[in-house]
Parts: sequence; C-alpha cells; structure tokens
Amino acid sequence: MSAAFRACAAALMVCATWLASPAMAANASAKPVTVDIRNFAFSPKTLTVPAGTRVTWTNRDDDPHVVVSAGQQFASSHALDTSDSYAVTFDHAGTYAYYCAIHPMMVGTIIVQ
Ligand SMILES: [Cu+2]
Repeated sequence: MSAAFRACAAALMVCATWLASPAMAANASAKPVTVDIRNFAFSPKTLTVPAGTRVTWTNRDDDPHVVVSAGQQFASSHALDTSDSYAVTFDHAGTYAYYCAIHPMMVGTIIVQ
C-alpha cells in the first residue's frame, strides 16, 4: 500500500464522517409537517414523523372540522373553518389516533418515532 493511497483512504474516512453528520442533525431537528383536511378526509391519513415534529392541520373544506385525539393524548382543536389551522408538537414517541368530532368517520393517525 502506497503512502499516497493511505492518505487518500484517510481523507475519504474524514469525508464520509463529515457527510454523515448533517443527515443526523436533520433528523434531530424535525421539520414541521402539514396534514390537509380535504373532502372529509385527513391527508395523509397516516403520518410517520420523528419526535419533536410540529404537525399542522389545515382545513381545505367548506365545512368545519374538529381535530380530536382518540385517547385524549393531545388537546382538541376548536372548530376549524375553511383555511383555519391547528398545530400540535409531538415530543414523545407513540401512536396518536385522532378523528373529527363533527364527522367521526374521519380518522387519522400520527406515528411518532
Ligand atoms: Cu369533520
């Protein structure tokens, strides 16, 4: 093994380590996520996010909707009129089922990892 090869390999190791860190940092600082309420459904219906993610529901329908945690794991929204939003930050891992108080057949799940 030549000295040049060893130096090159060492440089690649440093580079790989450096490349790995921004990805981990991005995972730790969770990006905010939006759930649209459209056509009497939550979209996406099931959402998987890292802990610490702020999830915002926005009503895109002409009818009001209310976001309610099935197990009272987070506070309920008020009645969301068209274009109204409601946000919850999920700090702890778990499965958070929710529904619309006005239209209980509207259900969704936030999975926090
Ligand atoms: Cu509704």
